Amino acid sequence: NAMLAWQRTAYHFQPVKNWMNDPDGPLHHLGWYHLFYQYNPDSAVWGNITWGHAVSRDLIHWLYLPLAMVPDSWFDWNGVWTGSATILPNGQIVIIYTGDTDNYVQVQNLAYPANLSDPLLLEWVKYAGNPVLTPPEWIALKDFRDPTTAWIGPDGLWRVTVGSKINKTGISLVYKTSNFTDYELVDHVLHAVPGTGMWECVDFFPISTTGPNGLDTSANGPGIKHVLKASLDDNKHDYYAIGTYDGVKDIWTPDDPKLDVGIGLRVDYGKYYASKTFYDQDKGRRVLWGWIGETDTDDDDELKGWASVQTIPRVVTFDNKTGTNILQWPVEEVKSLRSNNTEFDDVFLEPGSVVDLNISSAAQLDISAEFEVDTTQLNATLDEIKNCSVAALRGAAGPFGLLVLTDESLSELTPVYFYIGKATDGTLNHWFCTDKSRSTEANDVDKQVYGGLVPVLDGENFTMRVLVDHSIVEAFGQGGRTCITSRIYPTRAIFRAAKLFLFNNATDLNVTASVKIWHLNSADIHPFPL
Ligand code: DQQ
Repeated sequence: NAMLAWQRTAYHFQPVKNWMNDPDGPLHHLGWYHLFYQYNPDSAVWGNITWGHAVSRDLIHWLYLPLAMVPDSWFDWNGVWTGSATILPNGQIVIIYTGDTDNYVQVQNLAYPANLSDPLLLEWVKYAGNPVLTPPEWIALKDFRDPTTAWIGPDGLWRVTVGSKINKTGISLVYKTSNFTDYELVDHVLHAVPGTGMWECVDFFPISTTGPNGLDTSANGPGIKHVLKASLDDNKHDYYAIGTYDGVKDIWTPDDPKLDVGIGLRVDYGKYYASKTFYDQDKGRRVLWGWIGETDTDDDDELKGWASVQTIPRVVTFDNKTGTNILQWPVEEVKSLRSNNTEFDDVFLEPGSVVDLNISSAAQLDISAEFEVDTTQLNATLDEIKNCSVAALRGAAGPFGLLVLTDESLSELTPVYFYIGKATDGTLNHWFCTDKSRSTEANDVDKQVYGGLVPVLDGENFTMRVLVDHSIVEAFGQGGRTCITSRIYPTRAIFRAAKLFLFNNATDLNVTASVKIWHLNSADIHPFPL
């Protein structure tokens, strides 16, 4: 199958072969970043889930290590599922993960490194008293999974939260513990949102409202808000909300109930799921990982022998300009891959124009683009838009942006763009979109248009950063206020044939674009020579 050969990425993390899904237990220890991940060692579709393991000095170059944990006990016989790591004040590392038992019951298990002084943390010990948590009697046996990193509350006890549901209400249960082996269930949930269904991979972390520094998971107090994220099993999207955590009552409250978890903001509007952050104590930042799944068929995945990619890790901060969203930005280490740089200043894009930027081998790029529009032109003719539509559909004030992974003849192209429209109430709103409808000549892959609203404040130009890596496009709108990750299956826009264009498909808007483009070298990702 011709479409399968060139989809491997050059600088994103993916195993050599077989199936991968959620990132697990990310942490930094003795100079190394550790990434664990849901991994099927036997085939390119989900099953036999183990914890794959890789280490890196810089979150970009990776060494694969032997599997960290495999299903070898009754309490995880049907899978070593998702979990998180906690680094205790004395340096001890604990992992709590979900085991799918021999009876298909979801339980939480404890594991720890056999030898803390091993920087590679090669060997993991499962606690003999596992499981440490079984589902409370009022929770279904298969609705109890994905424990978070633990944090310390004002009473000095640790807390862990575990996602679940009651009927159609998504919930997050809180447990308290002093030793990670014995737990007490708090008599109310951390948070619940009706209609959102099962919450998978809950993530819960503090965020500073006063500066860009990351916070250790136990931080709370003035100048700190808390982000609660859930991955909705019902629609396979990651949603977050910003709010306040009361550590005495163990209750989190969203700042804006209309933007609550699962009904408001998405972490990413593309193909993205099961994300998880960790506090990088080495660089004082909070780093987010996310799983990019496939949209082709299982048969195609088996043919090509692998499935899934992880995003480039992103630093998460609070957007104190809007006050309503987080910002996500690729870790600075990705810049170490940048090679030759091309710059375009003030390229005038009249309505209906497409401009070839003459970049060859545009399959590995880091692009930074800024679009200036004359907003005085925006008047009552603006279209009312409720969703991103295909880039071919012309409106008064959009779409305009980039065409990435595009071949010479424009037979395959992936537009990443802004669109200015009117909201139902007549106010202006701004959309950030990625259109996959013409990304590939292959069939049997998803061809949706992805996108979401993006805040653009008075006086700001429209800006985007886009990472292109053969079959992955990660797009960051307005400094990372809205992010869209796409898995693309090009057949023509590949290797040296991949090109990059600017476009303005608005009918009534002049746009001036400035673009910086870097080629990115491939990362070294290979087995550790043990
Ligand atoms: N993946 C794991 C579960 C989790 C799901 C199993 C989310 O623990 O709920 O592979 O993708």
